[in-house]
Amino acid sequence: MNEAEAFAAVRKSLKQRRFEHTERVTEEAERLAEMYGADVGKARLAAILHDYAKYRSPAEMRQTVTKAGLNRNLLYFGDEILHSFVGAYYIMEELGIEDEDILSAVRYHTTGRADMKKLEKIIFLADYIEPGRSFPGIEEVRETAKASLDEACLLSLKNTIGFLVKKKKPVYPDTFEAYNYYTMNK
Ligand code: DGI
Ligand code: FE
Ligand code: FE
Repeated sequence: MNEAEAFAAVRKSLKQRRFEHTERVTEEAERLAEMYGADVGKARLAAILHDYAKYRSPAEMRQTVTKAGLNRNLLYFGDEILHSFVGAYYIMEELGIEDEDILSAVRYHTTGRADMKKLEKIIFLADYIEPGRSFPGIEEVRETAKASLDEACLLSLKNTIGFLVKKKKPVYPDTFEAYNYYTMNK
């Protein structure tokens, strides 16, 4: 699947606002890939596809977790985390993506995980710092991303966990494990 085909697929499945977010994530992922010596083509393709499943219904995504044999724990942490895990499955099944680097970058783009591969970190961060985002503390993450992918991932994990805790939302174990990994391996 080339970029034009990937863009066509997400244009159909995303709302305009989310499509524009996707375009910005793609630019940001390209920038980070160039800066940190990752495969720019893979970074762009993973970014284009990262939110492919964003508008599938929670009911359908829950069924997919069971059908595809994904971790059943996914069902208990709120619907927001489903689109990344089932998204990786859908781009494989529906779009024929087989590249494991791209699949895992999509799979972990919301939660992160311990010891991420370079492309996973790039998509995780690009999604967080694309220029359309405005969370508290984001400027610090943007600045840090110029110096260290690991440090920037750590800051973004810290912010996300803080946000979830404040709202008394459950934190998926991968997110905690990612935070622990990057704070213990500095
Ligand atoms: O899909 P996007 O909006 O571009 O961004 P995303 O895939 O990072 O999703 C962000 C949402 O996911 C936001 O509402 C916070 C939520 N989230 C991130 N990590 C966790 C989480 N929700 C839970 N319950 N647990 C997590 O670990
Ligand atoms: Fe997402
Ligand atoms: Fe996104």
